[in-house]
Amino acid sequence: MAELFIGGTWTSAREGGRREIRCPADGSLVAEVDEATAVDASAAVEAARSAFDAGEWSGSSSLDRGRLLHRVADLLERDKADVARLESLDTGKRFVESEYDVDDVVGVFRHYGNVAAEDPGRLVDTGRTDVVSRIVHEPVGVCTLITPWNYPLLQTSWKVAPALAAGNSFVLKPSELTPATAIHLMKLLDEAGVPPGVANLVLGSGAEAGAPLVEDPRVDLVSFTGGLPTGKRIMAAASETVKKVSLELGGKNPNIVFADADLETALDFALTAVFLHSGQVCSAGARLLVEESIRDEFVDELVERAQRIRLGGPFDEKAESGPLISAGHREKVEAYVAAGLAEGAELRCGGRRPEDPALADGFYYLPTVLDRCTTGMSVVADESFGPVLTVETFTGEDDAVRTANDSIYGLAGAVWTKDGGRAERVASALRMGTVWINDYHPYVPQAEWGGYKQSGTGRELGRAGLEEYRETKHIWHNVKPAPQRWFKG
Ligand code: TXE
Repeated sequence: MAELFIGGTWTSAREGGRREIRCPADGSLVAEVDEATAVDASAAVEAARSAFDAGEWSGSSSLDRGRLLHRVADLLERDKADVARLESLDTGKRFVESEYDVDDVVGVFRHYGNVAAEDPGRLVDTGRTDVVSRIVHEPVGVCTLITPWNYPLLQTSWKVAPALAAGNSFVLKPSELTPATAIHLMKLLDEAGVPPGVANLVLGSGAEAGAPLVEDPRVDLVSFTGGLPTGKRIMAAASETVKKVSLELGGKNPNIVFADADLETALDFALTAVFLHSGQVCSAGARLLVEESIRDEFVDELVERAQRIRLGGPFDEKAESGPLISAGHREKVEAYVAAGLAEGAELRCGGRRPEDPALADGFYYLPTVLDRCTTGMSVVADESFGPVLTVETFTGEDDAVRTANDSIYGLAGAVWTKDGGRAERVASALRMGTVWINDYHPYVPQAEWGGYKQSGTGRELGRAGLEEYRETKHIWHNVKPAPQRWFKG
């Protein structure tokens, strides 16, 4: 009954109602949680601001902060099974995938535990012996962290771990659809010894709880992962008080297969690229670009394999893929497929809900392949965020690059070829934040993640992921001050 965490205390929403959280795999009731409104958001920002200004955390040593992040990682390892279960119930994703996610979250906390004390600043050679000039890094201040429902805890860790490593206070608002693991994380941060007010949690909808956290003038930075329309709104709202903004807004990512690729491996990865987590992945390889000369054999085999993917709930050990997050989201995916067909795409498989009565209560949608697509179709251009693969063809390197780059997005892409020179040429020509060569999907916390173009601003993970949460200050110390006599009077 008290799922908001404000100023180190579990508390109830002052005005809002309650929200039922239901598992997308079967509609079962998972939990009921409080819905915050602007009044709770304001209290959380106040708590974060006071904690930051008091300096217990913001002024602590980065070594101590790093040690605490490792403690959080230890606690997550201890609670791994429980956390994975919560994540699967909220998202409907397979339990084993949630376990991988928790492993990744642990890795993110350990990474920022390791780098918290790195790069403390530098001395600047001013050419003057009477001056000590140095660059130091400081925390930005109070951060609003807004996360989506597809990788709830993982996306949260990409923000919370560097924010803490840099010494900030934050208010986290997870997706209203998937709050469970954020609640658990707050318990672990508290147990690990994060001082009261440094880490705050507000649950609720984007409009009621999220928007006030973006608009509040006491907030210094907003980090958001979610959809493009919401990202634009957040950027506009944050501009009123010129907050720092970091946005990860998804993508429509090309997976480019040349005829000289290892086709068996490329096929295997083409499936994972798009159908992992039912396509609800910002970097999903939802656009297959295949060289014209191998199109028929490649797509025929891909369709065969896509039809064999087994759908099922989080704890069905035979299931290979789960449901979509909500009824509304499934309708959005269905509308994109319908639009693609109306625009001339050819349906090769899927394109409908499964008939298995055992899946009738979940938001399932069959793995879908749309052939003979072109870049202008909305199902190709927009992020449908479902298990929908569109197939386009190209002839030669230039055509592949031109087609791949013909998008408002620029998050990620892949190129499959045995020609090393071509792989490097294509990788450097793609306007994307991540390019995989002969692989798809891997990421590591040591490497930056983020998008070109409308996929977002800023970077998460890597060193840049820490820089997002730091201010840079130049301190000029004149150690032999003396009158300058610029003005003679
Ligand atoms: O996202 P929203 P939705 C894409 C994907 C999906 C689409 C819509 O294409 O179909 O976005 O999904 C909070 N001020 N991605 O509607 O609205 C909201 O409460 C402040 C890609 O779920 O972007 C939630 O916490 N906050 C993506 C978060 O924003 C607001 C992952 C994301 O919700 C707000 C998920 C407001 N005005 C969806 N409005 C990726 N990049 O990986 C909403 N929110």
